[in-house]
Amino acid sequence: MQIWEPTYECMPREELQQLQLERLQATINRVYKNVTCYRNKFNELGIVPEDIQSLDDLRKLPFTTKEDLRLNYPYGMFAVPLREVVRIHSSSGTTGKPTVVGYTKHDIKVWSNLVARFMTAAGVTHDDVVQVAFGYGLFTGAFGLHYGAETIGASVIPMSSGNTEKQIMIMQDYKTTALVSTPSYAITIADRMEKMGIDPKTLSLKVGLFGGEPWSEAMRKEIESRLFISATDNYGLSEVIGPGIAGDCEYKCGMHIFEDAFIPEIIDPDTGEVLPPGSVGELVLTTLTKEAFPMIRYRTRDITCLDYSPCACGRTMVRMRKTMGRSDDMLIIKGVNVFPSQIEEVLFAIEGCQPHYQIIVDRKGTLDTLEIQIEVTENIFFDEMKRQRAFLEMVEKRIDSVLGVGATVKLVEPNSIPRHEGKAQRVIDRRKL
Ligand code: DLL
Repeated sequence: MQIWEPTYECMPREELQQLQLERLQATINRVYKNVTCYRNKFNELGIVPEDIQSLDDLRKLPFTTKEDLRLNYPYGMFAVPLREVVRIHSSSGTTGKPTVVGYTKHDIKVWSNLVARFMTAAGVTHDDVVQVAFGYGLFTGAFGLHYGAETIGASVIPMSSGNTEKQIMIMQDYKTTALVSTPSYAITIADRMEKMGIDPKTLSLKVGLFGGEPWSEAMRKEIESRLFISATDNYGLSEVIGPGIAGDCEYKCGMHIFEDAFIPEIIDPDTGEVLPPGSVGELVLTTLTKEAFPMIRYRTRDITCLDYSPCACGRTMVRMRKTMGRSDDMLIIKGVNVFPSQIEEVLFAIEGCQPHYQIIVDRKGTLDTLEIQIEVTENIFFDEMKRQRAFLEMVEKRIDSVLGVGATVKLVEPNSIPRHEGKAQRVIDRRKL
């Protein structure tokens, strides 16, 4: 089956905007009627659904934040009775109560189709054997990709995460052609293959569908050159649907957002002001097709920018640039804003640095300190002092010039930094302890 919906994906913008407006109005009507939180927030601002007459009117509506979801935990934001909900997932938040999200039967169908669309854009077909190496459970990643791949008609291996040697054995024996995981787990798999003496060229892998965490272009190159695959990015978050919001096409020049199902906006995270096209800021998403858990202007906290220029693939849907990370992951060190992804970009471009690093932020007296621990190749780690010193200074200099803030770099032994099976935890901020 060909899951490629040119009717939507290649729609002229005017028609798309008309479709968005109709779907937006229907969504606003439903949430106003069925979700007390939205009704109260609209009433506070004196807004009624009839006030939404154009897409620009979206700006009149209040934002929805994670705090709203927490206050309405667990089912307060559902727009349908629980008996119509056939699936419940939850966000991967590590602090406080998780956020609970629900899907009707129709939502599951729409979700599967959206995932199938980005998998198709990445090159997956019904001939593929798709190994899902996300953890099955409350996390939306595994079930989302699983249902999407089945919708395409591919053969799905529901491996779940971890057990890396078994993952590799299955890849060899079942002739996996598409790997689904976080990008950091793909690196863990590549490392283990190397250790086991397995040449990735002897596998059948051709494409990777990676998402769930920020990763740099340098990391994409690293994965592609080590696993001999096309490494594609896909983006999503549980509160909005899970995976299936955006994904790379074969040109990998930004992830197409499925605008028939979501309206993206970019705002200044400090003032909430909507920024002009092309600006870098926080992504805000409104759902257009969800029944159980519609989201109006949800603040994702993810920092990116939107590109409306035409794409060679023919899709007219806007592209979002690889995110710099979440605004709450941004580190402020000695007053300078630093995203972990900027550090990754520098490290991966240096020969000898391995794709494993840890960022440790601390405070000595009143001064912030930034330490970056990097695994290096054995020949650098065991090199003579003078040459190792020169290498270290070169890394520190490059980091300083990109970040605008100095860091102490520590070279650590190969295999000493913890490996990741799901989302990578790269930052330890001791100032918060
Ligand atoms: O991570 C949904 C997902 C699963 C997307 C699998 C793609 C693949 P949450 O656990 O709620 O949902 O985490 C959502 O993860 O706000 C981003 O900060 C981050 N994230 C997800 N995909 C990407 C990506 C899933 N491709 C949070 N690039 C989001 C950068 C990503 N960050």
